[in-house]
Amino acid sequence: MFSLTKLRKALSAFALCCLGVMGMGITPFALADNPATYFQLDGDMKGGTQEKPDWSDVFDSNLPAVGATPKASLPSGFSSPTFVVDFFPATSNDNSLFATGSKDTLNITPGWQCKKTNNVNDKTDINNAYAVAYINPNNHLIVYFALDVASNDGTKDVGFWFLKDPDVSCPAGSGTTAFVGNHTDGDVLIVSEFTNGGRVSEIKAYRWNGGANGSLGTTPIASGGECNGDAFNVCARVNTAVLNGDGANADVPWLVKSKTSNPSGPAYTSSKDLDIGMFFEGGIDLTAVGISGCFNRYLADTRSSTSLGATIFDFALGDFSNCSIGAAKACTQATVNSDFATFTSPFTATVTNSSPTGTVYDVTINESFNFANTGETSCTITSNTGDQNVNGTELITGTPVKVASSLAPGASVTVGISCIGSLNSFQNAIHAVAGSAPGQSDITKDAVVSAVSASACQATVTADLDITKVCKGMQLVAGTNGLLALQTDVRVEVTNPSTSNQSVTITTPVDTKVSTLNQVDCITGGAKSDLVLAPNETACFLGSYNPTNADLVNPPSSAAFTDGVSVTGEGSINGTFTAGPVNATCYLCDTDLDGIPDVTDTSD
Ligand SMILES: [Ca+2]
Ligand SMILES: [Ca+2]
Ligand SMILES: [Ca+2]
Ligand SMILES: [Ca+2]
Repeated sequence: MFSLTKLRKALSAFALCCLGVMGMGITPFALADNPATYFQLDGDMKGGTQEKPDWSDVFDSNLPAVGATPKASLPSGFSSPTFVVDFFPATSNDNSLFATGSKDTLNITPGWQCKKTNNVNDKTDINNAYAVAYINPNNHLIVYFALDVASNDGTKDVGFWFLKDPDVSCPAGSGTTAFVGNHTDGDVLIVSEFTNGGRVSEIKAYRWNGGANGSLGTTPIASGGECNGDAFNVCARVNTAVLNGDGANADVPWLVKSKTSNPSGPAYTSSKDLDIGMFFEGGIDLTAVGISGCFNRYLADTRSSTSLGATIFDFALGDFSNCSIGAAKACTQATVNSDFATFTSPFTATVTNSSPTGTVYDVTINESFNFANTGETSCTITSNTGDQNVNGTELITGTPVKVASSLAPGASVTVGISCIGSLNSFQNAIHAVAGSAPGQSDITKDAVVSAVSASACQATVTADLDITKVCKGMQLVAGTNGLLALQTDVRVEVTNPSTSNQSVTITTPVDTKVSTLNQVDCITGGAKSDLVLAPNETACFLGSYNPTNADLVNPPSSAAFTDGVSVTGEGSINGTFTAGPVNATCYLCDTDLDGIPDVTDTSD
């Protein structure tokens, strides 16, 4: 019978266990997902017909050249493919070996050193190392890692670092060269041993705790074995059959270099083949073991044993950036400023953390414009959804403005920006930068408003003038030789329409009959001289002429005199254009028979 005391003991043990897990900073209850569920950890590289992918679904061959190129389209959920070539065909050179004294337990700077050699030891020689990240349906970050080596001799020990510091590198010189970069809290080391018979005898993962002054945790965060269906959160497989590197359907999609002097069987004949125990592939569910964040570098190494302090030999180091940002820019319609010469161009810049897992930090934007090309343009931040108070901050070329201290995966920050300048509309590239860790600035993305969008965001500026002309009367005036003469009086009105969005400087209208048009105040009729019209403003002109017989139309019933007028304007934005001609007709008689001569009839 299960006593109450036993139940209490069981419950308190459960509580202690959970507290312990949380105290270690490990996400509680993140159940392990076997990496082999999502990727063919089967001891070969070929995807074949299985639903889950293999390395040949991640990389395209570069044969007959070395290396492999990430597929243009990766299998769903996969990202950050890296392929590092670490050999030279037909030579024994290697440009990246650990120098004596380097150990996985040491920090990187100081601690790790590299060197070149012209005579690499084939037993510890890595040919190629590769890795890829995967986000599984439970949103776990799983990383897959693999290498092929140059010899099938003996039992092999390998290590795989996933490093967060993007600066880790070591371009070896003629002697011993110190690495640059540092360990970061949460760096992961996977250590494994496998036999030349193709059996994985041990695989464990360790966590680097603390930064440059931290240390490699000696208690494994994961411990597994062969990927054989057991619910390991870290596991690996080695090839148990020869992988043929020749022929159209070769097992090995990329160039390798292998020693053939000690073949395991007749199938192993070419230095392009991989004998049993020369290909290693594994995976680890990092989320299940409490590791998160952005990694940037991948380093595979060969080692003297699975001991953490083992001597480390060859290494292959490449980029492995599982975090990224997106940047987008969208404009809204520009407006003409009150000077009728410059524009205000508003737009938004949005930076999104497009990493499936991993927070990015210190998000900055930088509007890159060039005064020499754009005129006197200035851009100011008008709004920000990020946690930085930057409203009113001017964006200056080359000076990034921090808009958010961090962005969780999938989160965005949108910044409103308004630029004032002479371009209709002003649009340029926005340069966004974020860090894979606080203080870093290693993730970048540019965004530009497309030409189509930019033209859709232009302010409407109409090159137009409205010109009207009315007959104001006909009168008899003293003519030549003591005779009476007929005089036609006309009024011309030129209006800059309210929709024009620019000031227009007009010339005095030109009339086909009137030799001189005099500007008057449209309301008072007093003399005026102002030919610059703001939108919705009107200029009025009066003039007269003496019609002749030649000007007479439709005599006698609808006898009338007609003249035309046109005007030229120069817009403050659009340049020179012409409006008109429009005609005015003055009738001699009362054509609508209302008793008022048409020339003075305001109802006409
Ligand atoms: Ca495989
Ligand atoms: Ca396979
Ligand atoms: Ca190397
Ligand atoms: Ca090598």
